[in-house]
Amino acid sequence: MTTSLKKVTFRISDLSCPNCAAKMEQALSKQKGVVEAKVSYATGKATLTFKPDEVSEDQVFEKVKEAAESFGFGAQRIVGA
Ligand SMILES: [Cu+2]
Repeated sequence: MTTSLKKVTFRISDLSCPNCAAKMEQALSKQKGVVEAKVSYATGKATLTFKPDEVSEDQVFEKVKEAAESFGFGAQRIVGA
C-alpha cells in the first residue's frame, strides 16, 4: 500500500534558541503519523511531513501548538503557504 505524504509549515513565534528548536523537533518527530519534523531556528518555522491517512493537518497543527507552548513559544498557521 502506498501512502502519499503531506508537508505543512507553521510559523513558530519567540523561538528563542537553537537548542529549543532541536528539542521541539525531537518531540514532534515522535508524534503519531509524523514522518519528519524540522524546526528551524534561523527561519522560525516548523515543517512537518506526515501521513494524511493517520493524522489530519488540524491534528498536526494541534501537536505543533502544544509542543511550542510547552517551550513557551507560539505557533501560527501560515496563510497562503
Ligand atoms: Cu532554548
